[in-house]
Amino acid sequence: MIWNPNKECMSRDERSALQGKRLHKIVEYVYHNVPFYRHKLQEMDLTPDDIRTIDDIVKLPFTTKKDLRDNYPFGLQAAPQSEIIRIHASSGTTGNPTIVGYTRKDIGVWSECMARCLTAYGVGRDDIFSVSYGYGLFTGGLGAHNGVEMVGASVVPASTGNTEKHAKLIRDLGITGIACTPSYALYLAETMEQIGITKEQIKLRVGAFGAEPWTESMREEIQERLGIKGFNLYGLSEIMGPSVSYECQMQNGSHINEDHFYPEIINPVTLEPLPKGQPGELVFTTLTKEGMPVLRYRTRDLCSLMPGECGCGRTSVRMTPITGRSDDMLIIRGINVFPSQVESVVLSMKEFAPRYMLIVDRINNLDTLEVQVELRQEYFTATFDTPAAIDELQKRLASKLRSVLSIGAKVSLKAPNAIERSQGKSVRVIDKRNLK
Ligand code: DLL
Repeated sequence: MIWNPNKECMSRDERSALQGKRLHKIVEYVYHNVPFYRHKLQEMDLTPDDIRTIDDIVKLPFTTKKDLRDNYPFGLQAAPQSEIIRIHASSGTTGNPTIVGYTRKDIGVWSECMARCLTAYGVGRDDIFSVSYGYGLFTGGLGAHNGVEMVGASVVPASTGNTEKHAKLIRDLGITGIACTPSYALYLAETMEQIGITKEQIKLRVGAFGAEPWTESMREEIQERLGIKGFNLYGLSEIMGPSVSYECQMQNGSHINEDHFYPEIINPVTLEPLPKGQPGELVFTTLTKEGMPVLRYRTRDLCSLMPGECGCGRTSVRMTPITGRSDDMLIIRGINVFPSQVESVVLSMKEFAPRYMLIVDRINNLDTLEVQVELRQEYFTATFDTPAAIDELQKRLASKLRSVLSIGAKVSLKAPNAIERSQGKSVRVIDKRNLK
């Protein structure tokens, strides 16, 4: 089934013409409503009239997460506050989160895009669907929720946590679909096994998995242990949230909702656009967004756009799975974590030397984060024999980290010079998860 054949199956030429028209309109809109973009375009000697077709997009400036951070909180918002009906946030590299405001029309477009994804997965009105992404500032929960309601399935807003109770609900309500991170799906499978719920007792058949990278072997394991078919769901808050792209029944790449989010692949070093099929950094321009439109937003996600047609009938371009990032962002239990956030906490406490290491692992299908930090010599000498002081310091650091990162970390305090020095570029992260 296809939710919106008019848009998902339109001819390439027709879609290009629509994209060109929308691009001109959005450039005009930001030129008049966002001083940041007006100045950038003026600096480049561009006016909205220079942007007429979708191919003109290469003339436009890029937008980065730093631009969003520098204009915190509402500097890139194009619509007046009275038109904004929802605000989400995602973690920034340091300090300020990225704030994204949505108008009523934006929420409508988002729900429609999410409905397209769910329909492609085979979800319909008769399904009972659990949304197990976090609800809150993160876009996963509410984003998926609106789409399930639009499709007309019964939504169970389970969110994350309380996994045993959730497992019982899946069995007792006959829940048929679930949206969550792939690692949570594995954790759920394990919890079910522990409490004696077998896959024969449940009716789950579809999973919408995303918010973090996952592999074919994870897909096979989830499918086998839960008895379901798992589909990729991709997105990012700066562009919309979940539903930027989705797998269809062919499961050969994820279709981009490109009438709303125009993709390009660039070389992350030279910033040159790359031809279809070549791997590079994914860049998106929002073509219809009112709240916070972005021009050529550098996602830092690495992948390629796939040439050729898909057997499902959709004509929208597909992207390959994300193979990595062109920055150092980690995704731990579905939460974006930048090493620089840890650094800012460590530097804010006088007891620590600016030497730290993040050790990420996956134990029993759950991501773990350990932060090792070196004590300064003076502090180490003064507290060496006082376990109570060390314990207090450890707790204080753990609590500061939790409030900045939104996830818990195990803190290990180290003696001065205990963290290995690297010869070249300093290594701040050891990721022991095998995600490739
Ligand atoms: O993770 C939105 C989302 C929620 C997508 C639920 C899918 C499902 P952010 O928190 O802004 O938004 O994080 C965006 O997560 O740039 C990718 O690096 C990564 N990511 C998201 N989906 C996938 C996926 C949400 N399917 C960042 N595969 C993105 C690989 C993904 N990475």
